[in-house]
Amino acid sequence: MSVTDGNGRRTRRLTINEDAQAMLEEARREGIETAWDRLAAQEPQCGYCVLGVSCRNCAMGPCRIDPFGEGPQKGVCGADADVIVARNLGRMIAGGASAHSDHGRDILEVFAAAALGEAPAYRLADDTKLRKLAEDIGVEVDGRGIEEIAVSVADALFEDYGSRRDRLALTARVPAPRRERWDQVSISPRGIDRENVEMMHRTHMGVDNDHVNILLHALRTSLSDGWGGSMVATELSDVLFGTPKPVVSEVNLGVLRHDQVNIALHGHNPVLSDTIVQAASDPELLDLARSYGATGINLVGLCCTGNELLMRRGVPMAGNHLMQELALITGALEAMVVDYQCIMPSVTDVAKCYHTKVISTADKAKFPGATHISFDPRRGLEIGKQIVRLAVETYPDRNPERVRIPVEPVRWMGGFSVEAILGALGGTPTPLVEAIKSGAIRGAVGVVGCNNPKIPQDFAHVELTRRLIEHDVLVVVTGCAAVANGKAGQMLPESAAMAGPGLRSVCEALGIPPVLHMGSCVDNSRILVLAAALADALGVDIDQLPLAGAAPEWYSEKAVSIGAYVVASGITTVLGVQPPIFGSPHVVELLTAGLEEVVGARFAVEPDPVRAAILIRRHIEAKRQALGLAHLDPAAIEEVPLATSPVR
Ligand code: NFS
Ligand code: SF4
Repeated sequence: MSVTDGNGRRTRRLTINEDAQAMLEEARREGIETAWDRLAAQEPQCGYCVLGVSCRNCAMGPCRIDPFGEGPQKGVCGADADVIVARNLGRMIAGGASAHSDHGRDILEVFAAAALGEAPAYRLADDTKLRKLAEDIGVEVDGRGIEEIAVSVADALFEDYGSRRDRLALTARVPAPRRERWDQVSISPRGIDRENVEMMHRTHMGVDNDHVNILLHALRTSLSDGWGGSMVATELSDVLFGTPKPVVSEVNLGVLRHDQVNIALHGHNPVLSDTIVQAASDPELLDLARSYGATGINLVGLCCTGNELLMRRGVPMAGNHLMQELALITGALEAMVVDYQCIMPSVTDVAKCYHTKVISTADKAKFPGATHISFDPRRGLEIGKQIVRLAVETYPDRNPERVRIPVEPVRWMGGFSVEAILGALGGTPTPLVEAIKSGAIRGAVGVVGCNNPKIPQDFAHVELTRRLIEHDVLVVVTGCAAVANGKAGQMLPESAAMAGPGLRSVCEALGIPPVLHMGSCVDNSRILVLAAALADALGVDIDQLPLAGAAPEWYSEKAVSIGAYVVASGITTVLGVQPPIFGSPHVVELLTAGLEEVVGARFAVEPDPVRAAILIRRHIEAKRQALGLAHLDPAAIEEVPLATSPVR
């Protein structure tokens, strides 16, 4: 679709995707407000908050520090910019770590119920994974039945949430030198809930008044997410629903169907959505759909629930974070089923303009204006069917004249669990290690995180990734970054043609894409496991590996927690959106330089994906040099024009 009018030029600056551009124009025509409009209405955003120097942690405040040094330099309690910025960042990390970890606990509860035979819709689908997990965390497996092992694993992981351990059981997977490093600075995570509660305690007025001490605990809190709550979510989802294997599917709004009942599954937790997948093939419900003139029931994903379903079931993906409102504007959705996290409160407002029902399902995540169907895993399938039935019964209300499905879908590949990656390599990390050693692959980068309307949607993800693969850097993706790359056609085996010669030859030999989809955001824990396997294979610590992380378009507290645990695990990470820390030069110095001494990695902030790619490639070559591997002169890495650019 070519867009030439004034609105068109504007929408092209908001997103690189044709489907989003078309829907934004439709939104303008229909007078429907989206996140981009609301961002414009918020501008200019509060400068104190942008810098992180405002505090409302108590009723003596709110307080703010004047960044120009002319106004107040202390809050009423005496907190200076360093303390206020560190406390705010600590609370952001606790917010994100809590979100992931509470999601992990929800899965753990269903897993425990399944182990006890109390949740008939669920079974222990992957006993190999369960046995491996049990062994890793020190649960006896020999001579025991699978349910018995599962009950013990559940008990051990519930303990990880508590206060009785001096380190999380799952940290047994951390390479020994890394664990020692954490112990030296007292940041080994002890209990998942404990670290989060302690973070909230320390940031209460008058507790931890040392910004360095606050930030160290913030790292510990994030580690309780990466090697704790998120890892629990990933591991147990694999046990319950199967460990992902490579699968080809489709992505973008073109996955919606004119002739079928369309149901979008949005949020993060696969426990409910998996029963909906079962329910959607129920013959009675399919008959009901046909009786209304539909040819079938079409499930599509959004955000990380979508990633979970893609990875294990091959369910097509409608889009990432900034597509949630635009998917409704197609007029083609009978229902948007939501669980929790990253679901804009605005979806019920947009849905009101159409026949679409928003169905909320988590008692901890209610949406005024939505139909609430409380999900109870003990009656999983029954509730799944109830939801699908409601969607089917909404189909006759669709107005075909208002349906706009603007593009054809793009094919993409998902399903790269660590097991699947090692499987493609013949069962061991050795071929990957050898490819890195020889320099065919320079290193690997995790490109992760969200969309943020402050950045043209998907531009930074796609541009950064393309610049890395063109220079033989393997990219692994999760969350909304994965969806961005999928839409751009960078995630098929034939996309290897976009890669540099070394990476291309490895991908072609293995039949894999140069950009590997490792799952949802909790599945960043898979990246940690892969990094640990590489470090162990080379006999080094993670921070010595030619790896990096990037969150080019992050928006959420969860993304901050991810960035923090990735850095604390030894992987330098580049953020594309400015975090609220620049009001404290000391905090900035610590996070972007001082951390190097503490954990062997640091943060960088670089909004320009071209420059971010250079920074990352220099970092990778420097790590190669330190390992004694063939390397380029980091200083010689400069900006080069791309063979192909994502901006059309
Ligand atoms: Ni991650 Fe997934 Fe997307 Fe960001 Fe939200 S959906 S958990 S937080 S916006 S990547
Ligand atoms: Fe102000 Fe201190 Fe209270 Fe924060 S904690 S609002 S800086 S008095």
